[in-house]
Amino acid sequence: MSSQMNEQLESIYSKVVKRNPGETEFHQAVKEVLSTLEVVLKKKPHYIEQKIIERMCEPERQLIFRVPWIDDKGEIHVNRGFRVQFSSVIGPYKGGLRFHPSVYLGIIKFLSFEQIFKNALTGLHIGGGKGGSDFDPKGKSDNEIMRFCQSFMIELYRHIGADVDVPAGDIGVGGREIGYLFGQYKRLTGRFEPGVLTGKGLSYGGSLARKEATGYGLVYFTDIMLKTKKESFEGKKVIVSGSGNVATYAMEKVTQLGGKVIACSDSNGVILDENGINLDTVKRLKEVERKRLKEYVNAHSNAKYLENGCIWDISCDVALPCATQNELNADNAKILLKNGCKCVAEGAIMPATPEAIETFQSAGILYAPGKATNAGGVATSALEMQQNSCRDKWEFEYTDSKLKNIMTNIHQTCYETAEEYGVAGDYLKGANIAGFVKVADTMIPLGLV
Ligand code: NDP
Ligand code: 2IT
Repeated sequence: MSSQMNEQLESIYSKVVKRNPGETEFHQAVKEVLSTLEVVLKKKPHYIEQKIIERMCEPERQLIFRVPWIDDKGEIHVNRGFRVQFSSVIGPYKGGLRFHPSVYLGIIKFLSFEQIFKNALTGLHIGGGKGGSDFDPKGKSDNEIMRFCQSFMIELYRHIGADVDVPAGDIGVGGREIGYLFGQYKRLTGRFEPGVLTGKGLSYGGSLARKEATGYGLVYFTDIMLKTKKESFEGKKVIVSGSGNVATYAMEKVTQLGGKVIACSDSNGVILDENGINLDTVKRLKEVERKRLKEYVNAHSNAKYLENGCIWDISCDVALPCATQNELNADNAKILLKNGCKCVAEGAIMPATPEAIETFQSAGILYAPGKATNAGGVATSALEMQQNSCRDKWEFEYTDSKLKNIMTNIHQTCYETAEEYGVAGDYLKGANIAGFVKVADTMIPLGLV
């Protein structure tokens, strides 16, 4: 990223690092936001006196708890659960739960911090929060997943609520897990309170289009961004990392818009299918059978499976990183550029390292950060909350059109904010500044919060 921090910002940042030792992903996320704020402080010096940035970098509340559970053989396991309730300035804490062995406080804190600005960009009344566990769902039976979710909720239930904190899915948490969590919440409280979780099944208060929303939203945003350069997805070669919820529905929307997705991945390898990735196969393998992606070649003999391959080595016009943080580094970025990639938009949270972002931006290609481009998921979660509040159920097309509108507005906000602050075309600064200013300007009238 081209901009550096001035002395004031440097000093705030070093206090954050000192206060949160070892939490490298959190440091990275804070640095990324703070690096874009110098121009804001020039325009709004009262933020300094009000200690807005210091307040925004300290979570309102951080919960860490024990999650004991018993596997199918009767052995006891102990995992660690987290919920970081970062900011409730513009609405109840809102953000997903991640179940992945790499989870520790630094990951949840970084995700929760990002969520504040992302949620602000949606224009809806949702604050920032995130949670999860170092539990590894891979290879676990349905019963093991259920027992883990039940144990997780035995602690979490007292901290959440439709107007307090509303968790949803993230890596390793999808419809199945939300179902078990909701069932346990209902037993513990004796209340059928659908607004307490989003990403629910359709039969108990879920919203049509929530499952598709993050991937679709990413592609709606990217399509608008391409149009600013008089381009579109039509005929473009696209690669999408990951093969989970976000990746699958990003691939679906790209295909609907005339693009050709030739590769996707999981943490073991890459599938390259020059005929275009077959989504029925991906959905069957990942959503129904819960198998590894390498099985794809059993159904498509023309496709190649590259064990431990790097998806960024594949030549493309558009790259959509949809797996996890720091999955795309500067070397990957250089190869993408060399192979002709003209547009990178993030479905995952913080997938490109700062050096990769710098590489894209100095080459002048289109680059948009996750807090703008993947906001469609949480925005549609807020639409689910709206439906729950009025006990309503909207049509798919209606919800999808609202999602499209929201993504159009986010694009416009980022684009115009970048222009306003003299960095036209810089979606990273546009997103960070717009999200930050919205929260900051709401904090002040609320008093010292
Ligand atoms: P899923 O669990 O459905 O899928 C995750 C995918 O990413 C899998 O293909 C997984 O492969 C891969 N992956 C995960 N961790 C790693 C890793 N350490 N290294 C390599 N590959 C990895 O998650 P989602 O699709 O929901 O989430 C993907 C990204 O999108 C995350 O960054 C998430 O925070 C973000 N996001 C999700 C939203 C949502 O609504 N779900 C909303 C906004 C952002 P494997 O199976 O091998 O682990
Ligand atoms: O990162 C995210 O925005 C999500 N994982 C979805 C959060 C939500 O509340 O739907």
